[in-house]
Amino acid sequence: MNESFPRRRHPGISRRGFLGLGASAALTAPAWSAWAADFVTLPFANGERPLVKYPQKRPLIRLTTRPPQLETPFSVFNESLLTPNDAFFVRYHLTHAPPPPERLTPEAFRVSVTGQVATPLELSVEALKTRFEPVETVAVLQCSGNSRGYFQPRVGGGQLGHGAMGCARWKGVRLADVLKAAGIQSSAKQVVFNGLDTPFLPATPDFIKAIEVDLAMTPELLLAYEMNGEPLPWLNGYPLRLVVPGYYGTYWIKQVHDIRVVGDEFKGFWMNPGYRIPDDPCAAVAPGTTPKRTVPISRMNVRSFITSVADGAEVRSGVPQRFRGIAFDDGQGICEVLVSVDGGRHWESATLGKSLGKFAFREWTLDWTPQGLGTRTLMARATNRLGQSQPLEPLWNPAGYMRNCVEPVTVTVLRS
Ligand SMILES: Nc1nc2c(c(=O)[nH]1)N[C@H]1C(S)=C(S)[C@@H](COP(=O)(O)O)O[C@H]1N2
Ligand SMILES: [Mo]
Repeated sequence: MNESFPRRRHPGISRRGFLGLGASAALTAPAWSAWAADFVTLPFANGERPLVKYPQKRPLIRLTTRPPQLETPFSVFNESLLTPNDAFFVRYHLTHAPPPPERLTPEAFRVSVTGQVATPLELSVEALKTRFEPVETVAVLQCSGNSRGYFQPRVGGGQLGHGAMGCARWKGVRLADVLKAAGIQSSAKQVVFNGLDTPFLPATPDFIKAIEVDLAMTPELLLAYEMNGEPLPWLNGYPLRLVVPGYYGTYWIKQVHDIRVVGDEFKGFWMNPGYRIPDDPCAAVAPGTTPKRTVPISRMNVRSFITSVADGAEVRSGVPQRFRGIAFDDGQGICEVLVSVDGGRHWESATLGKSLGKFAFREWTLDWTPQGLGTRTLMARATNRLGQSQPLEPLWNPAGYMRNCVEPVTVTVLRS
């Protein structure tokens, strides 16, 4: 909370919320009209954000209202490895998102599988549950632009802190099983996914994403109807979403109702020019420059965070501390987290917690008894089984994607 940020209505933000759709707006009006009781300040310029309550959510850091973009307060990541549903971040691109609840009832909602298949399908969630084997996976969902607000030079797009990520237990059916049941043809090249959200202006391209058939047929991808043992929250895709473990959130289509198998490369706006990274192993270019060639963003890189102390925290000299944090990657598996308490001069191996699965947040802990007085810069740096790690200096690209550098936390050691 930032005392210097005035507690008043944010100028230019409608109290109606983003729906504005007659009956459904009336249905949800009380929740939408809840106003910000508090504000937080993310540690970069123009980082003041209201904490706002949305349906099925605790107060979250609001980036935009239309469409809803909510960030998880970072302290949540220290409370549990599975991010609670009511604290899970929300990201939509289109103004009418998600569709009103009456379009999402079990009677109304269907997902279709069409295109290069022998038997087109139209399935309710109930049909998915009864016809296909249920599977569960614990996986991190992270937005490509998570931490974008920290980029220097600044880049356009949502100025996010580190809260556009979360880890949940997803339950659903294998996408591959559904595609097989439809009789996916050998000419198939990509599978294209559309959700029920729609643009306000016809000129705005619909949010549609495509993945290669080889990826679609891997057993890890799910059409999920549950998150942490409950139906998906409305804002996280109720009643059905795609889960693409290891891949950035942009592919995890919510309210997915239209699955199309195509024989060539899908060329929608959100595949090109949207969501592309420099065609370079580090997805980076010299700050302020434009990449010559780009490719669609795909797998997540290695990240780790210190969660138990915030930047600016105070600790007592001579008093033992147990630091903890999280690490994750795209499913290779985290094998080491090194921690420094002296700004990167010396590094110590942290203790890894039990694995919840290769796509999950992995807990790490380290005991430290601060000595002396003054400021200390703490750092965590994870490495996965392929030897991939985190750069000490940030890498830059024009869209502000894939930030994964070591994020230092400075604490002050006080006399005990
Ligand atoms: N239908 C739909 N699905 C979507 C999006 C969207 O705008 N519409 N945004 C994607 C992006 S970019 C991200 S990061 C994730 C965020 O998922 P969450 O809102 O459940 O956290 O949803 C993805 N799925
Ligand atoms: Mo995203």
